[in-house]
Amino acid sequence: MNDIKSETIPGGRPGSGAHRVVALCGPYLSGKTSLLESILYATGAIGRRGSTRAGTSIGDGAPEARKRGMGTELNVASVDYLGDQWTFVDVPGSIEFQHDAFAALAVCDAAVVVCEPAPERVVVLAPLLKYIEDNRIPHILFVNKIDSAEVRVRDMMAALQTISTRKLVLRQVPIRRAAANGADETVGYVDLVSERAYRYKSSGASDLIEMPAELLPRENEARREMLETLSEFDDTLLEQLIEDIAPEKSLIYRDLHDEFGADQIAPVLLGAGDRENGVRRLLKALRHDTPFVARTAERRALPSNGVAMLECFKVLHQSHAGKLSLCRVWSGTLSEGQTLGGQRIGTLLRPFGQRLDKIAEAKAGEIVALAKVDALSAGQTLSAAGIVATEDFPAAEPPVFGLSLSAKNRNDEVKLTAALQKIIEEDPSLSYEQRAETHELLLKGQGEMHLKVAIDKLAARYNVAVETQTPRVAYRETIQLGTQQHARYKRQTGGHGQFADIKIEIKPLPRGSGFRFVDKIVGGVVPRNFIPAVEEGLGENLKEGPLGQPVVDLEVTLFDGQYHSVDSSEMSFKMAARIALSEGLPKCKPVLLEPILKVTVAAPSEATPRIQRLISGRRGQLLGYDARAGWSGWDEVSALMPEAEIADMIVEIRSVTQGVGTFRTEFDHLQELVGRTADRIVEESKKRAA
Ligand SMILES: Nc1nc2c(ncn2[C@@H]2O[C@H](COP(=O)(O)OP(=O)(O)O)[C@@H](O)[C@H]2O)c(=O)[nH]1
Ligand SMILES: [Mg+2]
Repeated sequence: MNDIKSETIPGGRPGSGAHRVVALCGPYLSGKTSLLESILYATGAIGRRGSTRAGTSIGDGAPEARKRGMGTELNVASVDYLGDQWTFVDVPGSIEFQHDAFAALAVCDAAVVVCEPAPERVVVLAPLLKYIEDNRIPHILFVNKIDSAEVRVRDMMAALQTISTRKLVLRQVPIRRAAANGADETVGYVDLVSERAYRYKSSGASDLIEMPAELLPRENEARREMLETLSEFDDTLLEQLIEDIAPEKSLIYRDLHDEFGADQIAPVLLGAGDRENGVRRLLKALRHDTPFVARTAERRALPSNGVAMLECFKVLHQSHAGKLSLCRVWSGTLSEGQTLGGQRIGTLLRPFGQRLDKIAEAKAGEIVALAKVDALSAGQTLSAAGIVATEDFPAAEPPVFGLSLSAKNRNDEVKLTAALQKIIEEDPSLSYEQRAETHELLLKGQGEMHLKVAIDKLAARYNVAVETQTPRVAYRETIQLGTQQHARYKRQTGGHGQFADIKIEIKPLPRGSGFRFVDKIVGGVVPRNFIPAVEEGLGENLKEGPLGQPVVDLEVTLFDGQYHSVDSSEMSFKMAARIALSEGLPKCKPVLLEPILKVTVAAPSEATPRIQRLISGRRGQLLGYDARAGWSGWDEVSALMPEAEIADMIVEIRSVTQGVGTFRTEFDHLQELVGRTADRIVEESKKRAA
C-alpha cells in the first residue's frame, strides 16, 4: 500500500478537480464548527464568517443545534480550493451523537481530529480515535485554540501519544510571546519541513517572518524528532539521518504523504480555528496528502471501476423534500433522472449547511443528497446490482438510556410511531420498543440529551407532543411457602347453573423455574376436558399476584375436585382456579422479585475508583475490573445491579468520566426484595391498578 503514489491514480493529483471528503471531528466545544466556518471563509465559499456563539455559522444550522449551541447532527459543506473540490463534514462531538460522527468518518478520505489544548482532556478523544484507527482512516490532529493555550506543545504531544497507537508527527512549533496579562500567547509558528516562520494575523494568511533566533534550538529538536519518526517507515531517510546527510525537502514531503496515506503516522498541526490561524496550513496539508476517492474505496474494499456506485451514510426526513439520502459517489457518475439498480434517481442536491443546491450530475468522490429514493438507507450501497448493505458501516451503539413515551393527545399515537420510525432512520443509535410487560412505549438512546433532542424533533417537525416518564421496572413476585387450597364456584342463575370444585397444592420452585402445572387427578373427579381450563385459569391469574406483579417460580398441583354433569363448564373451572389462587397465594408468604442485571462499565482508568463507588452507591455488587481489551488506559468494571438503579446511571457515569464512559447490560437473575423499597413498589403498583 505504501508505494501507491498519487500520480499513479487517475484524477489523483492536487489541482486536477478531483473531489475529496474530510471529516472534522473531535470533542464537543473543541472548535469544529468554528473551524469549518473559517475553512469556508478562507476558501471563499462564504463572504463573512459567522459564529457558533451568535448562531450564525453554516454548521449547527438545525433548530435543535441552534437552541443548544452544540452540534446534534452532521453538517456538510463543499468548497473549491486551488482547483479541487472539497467536502467537509462537521460532526457532533458529544458521545451521545457519536453515530453521526462514525457515519461521516466511514465515507471520508481523511479526518481532522480537532483537539483542545489540554493534556488532561485528551482521554475524551479515545472513542473517536479508536474508531479512526480501527478503520485505518488517515487523520491529522489539529491542536486548536492555540491562541489561548497555556500548555507546552511537547506536553500536549506526550499526552496525545498516550491515546494514539499511530506515531504522532509534530509539523509545527509555536512562536510565543509574553502577553500583556503576563501569560504567554501564541503569535505564529515555525513550519518544521520548510523551516519557515510565520506570524498569525487576525484574519487571512499568516505573514512570513524571519526565524526568531531564540527558537532555533527548539525548532532543531522538534525537526529531528519529526525526521526520526518518518524514518521509521523509510529506509532512505533513515540512512541519511545515520550518515548525517540533510534530507531533501521533497523526500520529507513524500514521506509525510505516503505515511499519512497509509495511516502509519498521524501529523499534528497547531492553530486557532475561529480566527483562521493555521487554517491555510491545514488546508495545504490536506491538499497534498489526503488520499483520493479510488484509494479510499480500495481501503474500504468497495469497487471503483468507473461504473456508477454510491453509498448512503445518512438519511434526513424533510417536511417539504421528503426522504433525503446523503450519499458518497464511490465510482462513476450519477445523473438526474437516471435509473440505477432499479431505483429512479430524481433530484440531485448538493448540501451546504442547511441549504440544498440542485445539481445535474455527481461525479466519483462527491457527496450528494438523493431525493425520495425511499428504499436507500444509511449503510447501503446502490449500484447496477441494486441495494446492498455495506459490511464495515458503523453499527449503532447499544442504548444506555431510555424513557417511556406517551402522546399528550391520545389520537396522536399512530402519528407518534410513524414519526419515531423516521427519526430512527435518521439516527439508528435511537430505537423504540413496545414493552408488553409494562405496557410502555420505550424510546432508547445514548443519553439524556440524545433523547431530549429526539423529543424536540417529534414536537417541532412532526407536531407530536409527548410526555415522558422513567421506564417502569418489570418486577415479579414469588412465594416462600406452600399451601393447599380448596375452591368451589357455584351459581344458580335461572336455567342450568355453574359448578366447579377443585383442590390444589401450591409450592415454591427454585429461581428461574417459571410456572409449572401438575395434574394428579385420578378417577375422573375432574373430567379430562376441564383440566386444561383449570391450567389456563391458573395461568391467567398468575399475571397479577397479591403484590400486583406477575407470579413466577411456583408449582400448582391439581389433586382433587368435583363436578356436576349439567352445571360444570370450562368457564366454571376457570373461575374456581381464580378463587383458589386469590385465596391461596396470600397464605404463601409472597415476596417481590427484582431484575438484577450484569453491568459492564467502560471508562478511562483514572475514573475506575469513582465508577466503583457509584456502583456500590446504587445497590450494586462489584464483581471485579479489568483492562478494556483493545483500549489503552481504559478499564471495564463489572457488577450485578438492580435494573431500577440503572435507569439514570449513564448521567452519573458521564459526569465522572468527562462525558465518555459507557456501559452495557444483560439480564442476570431475579432477586428477592424486601423492606421499604419493596413496600413502596407494591404501593405504587396498587395505586396504578386502582
Ligand atoms: N480561543 C479560541 N476559541 C475558539 C477557537 N475555536 C473555537 N473557539 C470557541 O470554542 C467554542 C466552541 O466552538 P465550536 O466551533 O462551536 O465547537 P464544536 O463543538 O467543536 O463545534 C466557541 O465558543 C468558539 O468561539 C479557537 O481557535 N480559539
Ligand atoms: Mg459543532
